Amino acid sequence: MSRNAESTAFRSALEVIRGVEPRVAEAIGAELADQRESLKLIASENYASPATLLAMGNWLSDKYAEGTVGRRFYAGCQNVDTVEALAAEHARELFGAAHAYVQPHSGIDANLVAFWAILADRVEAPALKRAQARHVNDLTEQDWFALRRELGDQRMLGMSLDTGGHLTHGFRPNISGKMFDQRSYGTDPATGLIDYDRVAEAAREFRPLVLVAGYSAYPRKVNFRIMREIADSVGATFMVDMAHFAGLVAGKVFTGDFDPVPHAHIVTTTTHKSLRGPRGGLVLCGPELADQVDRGCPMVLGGPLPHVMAAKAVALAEARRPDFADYAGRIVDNAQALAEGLLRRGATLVTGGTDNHLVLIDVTGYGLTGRQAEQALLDSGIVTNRNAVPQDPNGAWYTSGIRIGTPALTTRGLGTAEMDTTAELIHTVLSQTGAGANPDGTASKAKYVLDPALADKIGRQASELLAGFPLYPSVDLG
Ligand code: DSN
Repeated sequence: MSRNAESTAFRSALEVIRGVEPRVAEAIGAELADQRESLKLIASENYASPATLLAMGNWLSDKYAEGTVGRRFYAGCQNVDTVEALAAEHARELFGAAHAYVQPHSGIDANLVAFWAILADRVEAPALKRAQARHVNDLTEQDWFALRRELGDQRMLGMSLDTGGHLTHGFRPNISGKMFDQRSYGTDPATGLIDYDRVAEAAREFRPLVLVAGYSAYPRKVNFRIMREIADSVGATFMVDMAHFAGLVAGKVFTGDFDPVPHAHIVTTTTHKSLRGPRGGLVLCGPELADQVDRGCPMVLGGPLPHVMAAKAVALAEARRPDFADYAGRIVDNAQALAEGLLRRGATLVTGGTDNHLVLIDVTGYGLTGRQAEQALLDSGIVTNRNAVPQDPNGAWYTSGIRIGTPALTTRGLGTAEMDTTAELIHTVLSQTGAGANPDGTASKAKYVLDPALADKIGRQASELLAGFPLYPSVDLG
């Protein structure tokens, strides 16, 4: 692929958009500039390839295609069939799964498809069978009431939010918490690690229909063989949400007991995190759940996004190449180098380190809340996000942690030496930031004190670090 072709493609696209709404073209160009300039350490973000991005901007977006490949509710879906079948084939081959459903628009959609498939498979529920024939928006109050009566007692056991679990694994403010009676397993307070004996005990006591594994802020591997044994011991369906670490599974960094696909009944993921694809989701399962999963539309989803399925096919094809395994390995090497650099400088890390793509810093050691630390780092050109730590004294809004991850910087080409410099920049900002006070003199959980000159200096150092690793070097917008 010539560099000129990519530049020409993006330049031309912007020129066309500029002719209609220049402010949109400007925002798109500004986003590239922002991404090029910031030290992006958000663990769930990445940079999709030019081919993946370009696969989304075209006529496939114009097509309705409810249904599945070869069985659509609209005519003329042959090209959508092609891209959906390709994306599913690449997903099956990449992950070694019997079945792949690539229509979910996001991670929550993928999880909802999985939950409804499990319920339909496991629960004798006439109202559910009736509801599955329609789109969720078409259900009446009475339908929901009947469903609630039939399904209200079904139980889900998932990882607690403060120990790294995800909102969609049964937490109250999310629809999953309304569909299921949920209980959580946490981590050992002394080590921060999952204690499988405790998970087994919780499963024996609670007897869930669904056992969920997967996380958005747990910096360690999960042993899916043991989790499956626990699920089997209580007759639960075992579901894994691998959204954060799908790239590490694809790149064969997580194998054997740590690869969820051979162990789980059903696996969900997003495609845009460590997997480095377009923003979207997918579901993998064995033949026994395949029919129910394919009913994701109309139960949960409306029309699929054919342009995004095209981009999924491109990104999954990229992930099947040998260089993706090298990339995935470097993600973990970089996370470990970052963790070691921080530990050497005196930071406190949840679990004491990492064996995946993310690191969780407990910033109470710096006398800060997560909110204060996040903003001070942002002022210094370092983009992270605040995150709860186990048993967080500052709650889910202010938090006591900063989550950092390496998928994006690894895509950019930074290596372990640059991770040590990154650790130095982060540690300097956090150790030089003070907690602020409210006007009445009481301690604030949001205000902070950071010398703007120091923030500028760190920002310049971050830019110098990035200058050696240009982002989208093949794309010159002129
Ligand atoms: N928002 C994603 C994350 O940052 O982990 C998960 O949904």
